[in-house]
Amino acid sequence: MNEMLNRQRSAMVAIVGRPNVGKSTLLNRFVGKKIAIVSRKPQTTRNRILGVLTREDCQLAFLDTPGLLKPRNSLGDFMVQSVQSALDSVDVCVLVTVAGGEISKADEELIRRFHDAHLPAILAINKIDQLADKTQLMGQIQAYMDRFPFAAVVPISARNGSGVEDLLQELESMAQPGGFLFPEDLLTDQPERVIASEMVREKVLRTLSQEVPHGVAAVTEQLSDRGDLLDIHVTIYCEKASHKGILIGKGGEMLKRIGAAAREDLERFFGCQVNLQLWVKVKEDWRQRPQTLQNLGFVPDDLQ
Ligand SMILES: Nc1nc2c(ncn2[C@@H]2O[C@H](COP(=O)(O)OP(=O)(O)OP(=O)(O)O)[C@@H](O)[C@H]2O)c(=O)[nH]1
Ligand SMILES: [Mg+2]
Repeated sequence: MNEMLNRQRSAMVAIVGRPNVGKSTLLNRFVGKKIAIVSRKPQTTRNRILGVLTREDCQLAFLDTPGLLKPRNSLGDFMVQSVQSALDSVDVCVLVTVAGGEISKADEELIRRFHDAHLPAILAINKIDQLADKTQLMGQIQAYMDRFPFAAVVPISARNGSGVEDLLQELESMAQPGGFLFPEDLLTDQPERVIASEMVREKVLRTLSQEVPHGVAAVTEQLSDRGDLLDIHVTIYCEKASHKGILIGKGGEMLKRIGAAAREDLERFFGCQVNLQLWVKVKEDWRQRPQTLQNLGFVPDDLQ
């Protein structure tokens, strides 16, 4: 037994950075399955998401986090707290930034926290597939290294996978002996109900423009198995009656589009046919109300 614990190594890794840099895309790439939703809109991720990768004697447990921004409501406070609680529970951080970009305020703030907590960190420079002139990377790397002694700097594309294996190897080299943290076959701690409602929210983010999606929450009311068919019922909450009208669309057109796209993803995830039913309800100003947030499932995590 002791010999096994000595051989098995693990590390808890927080994936942090400003909104929209590709943290969730990277988490999905690390674990090889879509467990976190992704969209072009900033502030897609709202809570921390655990994803686990176990390869031979090494286990990496990743915490994807919301992009760090100044909070503007109770939901924002919750998101900032979930970044802090991730930083408090990990051995190493991956700071994700975009190739060719400047050091953002969020990066500065996160680097300050690495310093304060004596946390080792790796810099992942993402979206290199979009960077025509790779020589720009040298200046960017130097600017970050001037601020923090990153254990490694790895240019990657979370979207097409390039550099991701190098990043994994850097992280594996930082894992410590003492056994695994989670069962070997665990992929995520996201319950199936949360995966289902998040897939619906992703389609809302991808289908609708600016104002509506940020005020949307989704909750799975029912998830039941009929053998080779899953019945999933999800309620979409929005903040205004006018938003409800937009979400449903003319003759239910918009809701149908959202449902069809979500069902496709859910069938891929669950590996079976899905009967998805969607409802839309108004919950005014839910993002401002701590109690409503709790009712909608925004509860602080209990990893510690
Ligand atoms: N070109 C390119 N786009 C990428 C890459 N990685 C992510 N993206 C895109 O960047 C956008 C944001 O990706 P997310 O993974 O949702 O970013 P995030 O950092 O998790 O964002 P928040 O959850 O809002 O903080 C999406 O449109 C992704 O498809 C990449 O390597 N290359
Ligand atoms: Mg995200």
